[in-house]
Amino acid sequence: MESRKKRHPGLVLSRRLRQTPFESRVIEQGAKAFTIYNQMPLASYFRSLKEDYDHLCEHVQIWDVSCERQVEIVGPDALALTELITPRDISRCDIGQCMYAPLVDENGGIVNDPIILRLEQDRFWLSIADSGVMLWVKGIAYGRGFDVEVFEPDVSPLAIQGPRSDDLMAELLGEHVRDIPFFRFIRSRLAETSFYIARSGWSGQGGFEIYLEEFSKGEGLWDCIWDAGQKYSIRAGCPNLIDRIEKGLLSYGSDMRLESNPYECGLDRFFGETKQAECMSSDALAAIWARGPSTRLVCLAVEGEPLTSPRNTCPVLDEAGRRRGYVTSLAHSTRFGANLAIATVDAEVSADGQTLSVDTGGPVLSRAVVKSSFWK
Ligand code: THG
Repeated sequence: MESRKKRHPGLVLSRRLRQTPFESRVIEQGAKAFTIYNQMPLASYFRSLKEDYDHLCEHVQIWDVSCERQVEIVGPDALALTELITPRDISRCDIGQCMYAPLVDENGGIVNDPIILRLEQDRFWLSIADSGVMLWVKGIAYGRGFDVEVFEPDVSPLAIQGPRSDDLMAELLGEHVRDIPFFRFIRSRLAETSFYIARSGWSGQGGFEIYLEEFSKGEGLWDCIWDAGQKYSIRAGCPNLIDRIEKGLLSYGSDMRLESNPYECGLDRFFGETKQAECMSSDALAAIWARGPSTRLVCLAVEGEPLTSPRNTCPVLDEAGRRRGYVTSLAHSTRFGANLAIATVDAEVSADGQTLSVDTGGPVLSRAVVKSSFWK
């Protein structure tokens, strides 16, 4: 019988899909598929997930992550506004420091999970995941009468990731870049453009992120890093599904949404400290904490044939066959010798070692075990 499932016909790239300064190079290097993130293209893989992963773990890659847009908050009330929208204590963020900080609404729902960079005393960048942060923050600033400007500057992050990142960037920018601590940034210069460079990036393999501020300098900057990277076997790459599930890096829109709260996602570990300033979600978060989160985001080791992330979520069942949650991300890890899933499950069945099963759409259920300890 002919399958009724037709292949997706593809997307039209209209003017609403914004271009990145590095796009020509990403296509030239053979990106095989793209996703859309903040109305910008983001490559999904180049050779295969596994080949890209193996290369990332051993060498160095250059990633066009321009889609991690910046929302700038600048002005006398910049700190007060930034403090209001996240439960993290931003007053402790030094100039030159990054903080991973969930943005939370008045009900405790996660609006986004940016990296916040403090550029100056009264100037921040929120380096955002895929949701409309700028309008949310502009609305709050206006509604509260804050003395700030909120806008999206022309800034495009370019990530250099993998174990040879330090050697490559030290050669290009000087030995001092080796000393940049995790989640700190400095000002540097290359290929006729100056930029902030941070030790950060959405991989478990370490590296840097350059925040390009001049769109027109993108190709020159890429080419300069590309040429110097040849002796380190550099390749173009992109956030890798296998690597980020192994590391437990969550993806907004897939693993958490506005309906999720930071406790069920384990993001409360980033705001344990007591903060002095007012946060708009303090009451809602205290109420969720008092009740205890009803679900938990866990890592599942799933038996069976290698699997990859479906667009639709797979149901997660308990030993009695009752539906207990669903898979939000999935990939096969050779390092752990199993399919690894990120899944939302009922809190009662979320402890490490708990046996569950996953309905991947095949004829039989796949046995799964909670292994959130993989993330520690
Ligand atoms: N880099 C930049 N902007 C970004 C991302 C990035 N914006 C979107 C998205 N990624 C935001 N999400 C994350 C999630 C996790 C981390 C960074 C951005 C991360 N987490 C580390 C961890 O969980 O181990 C460390 C966090 C910490 O210790 O503070 O790095 O990648 N520019």
